Amino acid sequence: MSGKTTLCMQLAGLDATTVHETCAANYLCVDVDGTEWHIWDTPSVNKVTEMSNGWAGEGVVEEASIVVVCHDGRRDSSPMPLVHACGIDKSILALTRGPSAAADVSYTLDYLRTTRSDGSLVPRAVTVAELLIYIRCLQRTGAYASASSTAYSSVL
Ligand SMILES: Nc1nc2c(ncn2[C@@H]2O[C@H](COP(=O)(O)OP(=O)(O)O)[C@@H](O)[C@H]2O)c(=O)[nH]1
Ligand SMILES: [Mg+2]
Repeated sequence: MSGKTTLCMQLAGLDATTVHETCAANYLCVDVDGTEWHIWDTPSVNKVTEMSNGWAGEGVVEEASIVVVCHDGRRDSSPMPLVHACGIDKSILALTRGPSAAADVSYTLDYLRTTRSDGSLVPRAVTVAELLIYIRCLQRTGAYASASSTAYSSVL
């Protein structure tokens, strides 16, 4: 319930007022300035161990060039183990409850200890506009864009 489906709909420019529970990995394709974005919405995963235990998003996360890990600010669940499991270099954190999630500092130590291969911190987006900027930055750096200039994203 961290807002993954809502965020995927927003990224695809669709109406996100009514969303249903996600039971499988769902796919959306949108054209962004002439580039196809393949957006996969996955069911929830709370613990890293669940990811390799029949979870429907496993293959999607492996294939994705960018993974958006959603965090709704619940103090009892750090998003960082998921970031590690998905790949630090290709992950972006989305704080899906805006300022309330951004105010959660319970995982700060783990966050500051988690650096990407270029030494920078994992990008954290509070708004969809901010998230789009980070997605574009990751695409532009080239390392994670596929050869066909197609962006595959997965939202956890
Ligand atoms: N307040 C608030 N509610 C949200 C936000 N994103 C999603 N929701 C609500 O949280 C519920 C679960 O959202 P959903 O996108 O299905 O979460 P998912 O289970 O992670 O896919 C829905 O009732 C949404 O309307 C948000 O950014 N802020
Ligand atoms: Mg969902």
